[in-house]
Amino acid sequence: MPPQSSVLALSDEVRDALEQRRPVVALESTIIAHGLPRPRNLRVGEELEALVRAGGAAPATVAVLDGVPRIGLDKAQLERVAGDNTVRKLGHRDLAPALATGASGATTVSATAFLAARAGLRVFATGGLGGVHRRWTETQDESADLGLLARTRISVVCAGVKSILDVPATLQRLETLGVGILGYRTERFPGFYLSSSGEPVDWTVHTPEEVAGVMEAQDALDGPESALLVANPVPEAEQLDPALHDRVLAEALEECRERGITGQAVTPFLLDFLVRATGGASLEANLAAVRGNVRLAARIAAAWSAR
Ligand code: PSU
Ligand code: MN
Repeated sequence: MPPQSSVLALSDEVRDALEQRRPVVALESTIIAHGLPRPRNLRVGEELEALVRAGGAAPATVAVLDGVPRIGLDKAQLERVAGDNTVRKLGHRDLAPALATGASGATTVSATAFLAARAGLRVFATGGLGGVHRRWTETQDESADLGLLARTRISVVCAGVKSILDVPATLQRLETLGVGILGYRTERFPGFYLSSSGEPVDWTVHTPEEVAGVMEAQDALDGPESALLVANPVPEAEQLDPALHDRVLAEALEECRERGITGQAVTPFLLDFLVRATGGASLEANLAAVRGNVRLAARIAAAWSAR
């Protein structure tokens, strides 16, 4: 079993899988608590865990409850994350204060990747990463996801970065930070709600085994402990209509600016605005992307533990 930090609480399912070197997939909880409307969010949380199990891996949904960082939640704990209004949003910098004060919070990509890697997990599935926000020159708003992934050895299956962001600037930052990106069966970086952001990717792979091979090479090189992004597009048939996407996103960004929304509130506000303004179509595209990422992550975790 890989070395672990002693403050972490692992579910029995995750502990058993790690001990027996069976595949495990980490899942974040911010998407459940703050990224999806209730009560659908709880059903989605349960569905994602079921998809991981159907793929032969153990699901490890990560959250902090009463000051305890949990890797794998039971039913009651997942219900709390989905339904309790006092559950905060925790990036990795928030973990120490949350532990010390006994707080409860859902973990973003940065906090999930941090905790999962310390538990010895190597594969993580999410929807879209955080990144550089538009109007960065005014706000300097860049998600803590990027900096953390530059120094954490974990593979993150995502549908690119959220399209509410400045995608080219985010890709540039990932290059500067040295975070590797593999397009999964695509030569274009995915656009979260859209199958393509229009930006190219430098490397394309076609199978989970190829991804596991790149992970092994990362370890063999023994370089900086950076992540690997597996960029997996939402199927074209399930993407949001691109014209609708562009129109509604412009309205969302305008409203965000007019209301002076900043900091951690920006991403949940924009995602929620899009759900309402598209009559739920953005939610369906978001969920299709996450489901595809979770399925692929289970296959990558299986290929990784077979090595
Ligand atoms: N992907 C989704 N929905 C989400 C998020 C990602 O499909 O809600 C969350 C992730 O937890 C990500 C966070 O880490 O949004 C980024 O927030 P911020 O921009 O405040 O760093
Ligand atoms: Mn931010």
